Amino acid sequence: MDYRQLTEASVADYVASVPALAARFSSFADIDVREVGDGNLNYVFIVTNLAAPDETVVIKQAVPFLRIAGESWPLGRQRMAFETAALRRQAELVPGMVPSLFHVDPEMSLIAMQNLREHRIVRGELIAGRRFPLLADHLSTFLARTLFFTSDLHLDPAVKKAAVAASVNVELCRITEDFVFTHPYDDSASNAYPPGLEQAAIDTIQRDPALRAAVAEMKWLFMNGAEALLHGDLHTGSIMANERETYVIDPEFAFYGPMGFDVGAILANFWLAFLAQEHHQRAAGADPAPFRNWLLETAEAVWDGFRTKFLALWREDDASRGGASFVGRDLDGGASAEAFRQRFVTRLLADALGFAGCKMMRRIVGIAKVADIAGIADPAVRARVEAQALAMGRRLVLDRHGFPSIGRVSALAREIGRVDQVPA
Ligand code: SR1
Ligand code: MG
Repeated sequence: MDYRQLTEASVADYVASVPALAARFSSFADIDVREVGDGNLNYVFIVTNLAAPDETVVIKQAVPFLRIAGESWPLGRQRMAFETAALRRQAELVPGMVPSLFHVDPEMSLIAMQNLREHRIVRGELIAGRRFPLLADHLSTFLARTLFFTSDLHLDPAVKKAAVAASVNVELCRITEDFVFTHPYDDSASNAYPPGLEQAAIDTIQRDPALRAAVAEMKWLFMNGAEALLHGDLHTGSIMANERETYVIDPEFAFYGPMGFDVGAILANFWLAFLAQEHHQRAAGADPAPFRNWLLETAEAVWDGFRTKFLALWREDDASRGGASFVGRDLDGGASAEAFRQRFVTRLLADALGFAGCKMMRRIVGIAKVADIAGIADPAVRARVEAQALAMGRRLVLDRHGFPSIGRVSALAREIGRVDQVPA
């Protein structure tokens, strides 16, 4: 079928025309279609038989432009192929943590998948103050398994190089290179922020050579550190959860990149939520401290859980090879292998913090916002939270090698996120 952009009016006919999808519905007499995409790139439709609500699918289609910018900004539809490949690989590595694919239509740049009706987008739930008791455990598992098993620590080098070659996601990486690592710091015309954010705060990331050089180091690592198959855009809007389960969605930015990029993306979003919750909790008439503490504890548990699980997978994997590891045959009772592992995860934390800092700053100055902060109606309060996010992001990038533990980052967040704090 030739490509055509679907609309709410045409999706039901498409579903009915595809046998694998039509078979999921007992009738099309009472079909409801809603476009629910809140991302910046694609269109997402939920298709439900109102007479039998269990009969439901999600249709996600790439359009040949960047949705947030409009048709004047062309963007190739190949991103759906990268998303499809990533979903398939992740389904093998973390079963039950990504939506099931029901149908793939490369010509239409479209996938049909499981409707996660019992789960909610985590970002919106966090804004509302909802806690997810298993979220950190699930996310740390997702990170540990997807990053370890797609890396040279596990794969045969030839297999890994072929996987790198198959995941060269030029256009979407370019978006990240521009909108995460370049435009926020070079006073780009694409930047967008409310007038309440003072120029002095913006100057701390645009007029400081040390900060811009440090961001350039992170950009270099993003572009050249092909360590593992990344999700590539792992913010809290890419996670759906409930009390029992967690699903990671939307891997169209998937590519082989530095492991710390995915880890840092998740951490950054918990820290942005922490800064914003001073406002949201008070607006709801609550003491902000308990929920803010939970957010920091969750970020700590994501890192600590990831580190523990990643190292355990690595040790088990090496043991299954009779002790041979990335450092070679075992000549020292495993000492060199363990020393390498410890150095590896220490370096990974620094990378994650540097990437988290870039991710925090881009959400304040760049075109793509987070609702946690953009949804703060009071301009003065929003500007204070934005300045705090810039200050924290800046410190994370500049000092990324200086945090001995994730707990020290929580201390930084508490210091910068004080309601009376004027960020330096
Ligand atoms: C133009 S920036 C679009 C952003 O939306 C996606 O979610 C990615 O974060 C990307 O940077
Ligand atoms: Mg997305």
